[in-house]
Amino acid sequence: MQTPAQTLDDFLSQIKDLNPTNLDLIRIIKAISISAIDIKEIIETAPISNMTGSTGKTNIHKEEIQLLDNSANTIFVENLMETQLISHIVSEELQDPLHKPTNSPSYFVSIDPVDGSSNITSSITIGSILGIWKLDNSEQINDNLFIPNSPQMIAAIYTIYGPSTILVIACNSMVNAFALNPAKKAFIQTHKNIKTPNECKYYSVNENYFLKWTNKTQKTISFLRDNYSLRYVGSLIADFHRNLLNGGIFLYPENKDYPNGKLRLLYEILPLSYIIENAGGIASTGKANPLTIKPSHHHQKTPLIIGSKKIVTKILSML
Ligand code: AHM
Ligand code: MG
Repeated sequence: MQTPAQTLDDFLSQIKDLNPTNLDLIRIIKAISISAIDIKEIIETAPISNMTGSTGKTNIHKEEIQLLDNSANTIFVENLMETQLISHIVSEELQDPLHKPTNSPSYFVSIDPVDGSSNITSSITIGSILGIWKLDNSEQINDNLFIPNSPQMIAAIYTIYGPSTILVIACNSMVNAFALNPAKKAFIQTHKNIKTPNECKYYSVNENYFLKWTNKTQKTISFLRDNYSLRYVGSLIADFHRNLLNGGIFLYPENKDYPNGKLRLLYEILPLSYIIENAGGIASTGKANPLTIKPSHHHQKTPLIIGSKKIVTKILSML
């Protein structure tokens, strides 16, 4: 008889005893997985419920806030705060960090509620990205910026709302992936302990910026173009997920329009850097491992080069 597939709940009960923090982490992961199901349902019916438009407002990055960005942000914040474990939240859609005192220990969560939101109206794959840090009792939070001084990143998660709803979790030095069974509202494990292929199959970059890149960046992208297939969705999370599973490199270098790149350190780059490292790949800003950077602002941007070890190492040697 075939053994039933492992559910997210099975997986969470297996990791329960691996680490003392895991009991809290499990509650946080559950809050995120419930949020993902709610958000997926809103996205599915967005074109017929007038949810594909803009709020008419712009965020801190001067990008239009879509109705879905707003709803997804509210869903994550409410579900996470309900755990009473989270003292700080930074979100792409909130100008200022949220702060709520909790009983210790407490956690800091960064959120990109809907990554790739410019793709919403075209029904192209989008997702959510979250980073989770543990603050120890003595942790001093920078009063102005609400950035932990010496945070310990304990997990990173992303979801994909596409042909399937996918949940990828990096914690306890493993990366595991789950797909939603919508009939049962249950996530079923599809990949265990993902290791990204060492060989590069795809490169992902917006080549429209070619003339705005530095000469060195132009040369490295020309090298990629001559040797690999280009794939670029324009939703970071979709590009990242494809490259994670197939082997590849994603780049968002600095350019004349975006001197620090476009991607945000706390809620895009750090979670994905944590995931790629746990999957045996590499992330870099071009100068440093993002995981070693002490953030100076909660909406800070930095360039990103991320993916399979061999190709990222080669590209870094060319820059
Ligand atoms: P968003 O989180 O507001 O959607 O912005 C980030 C997105 C990434 O998903 C994607 O990689 C990038 O912006 C695309 O930017 P560009 O259009 O400059 O290539
Ligand atoms: Mg994003």
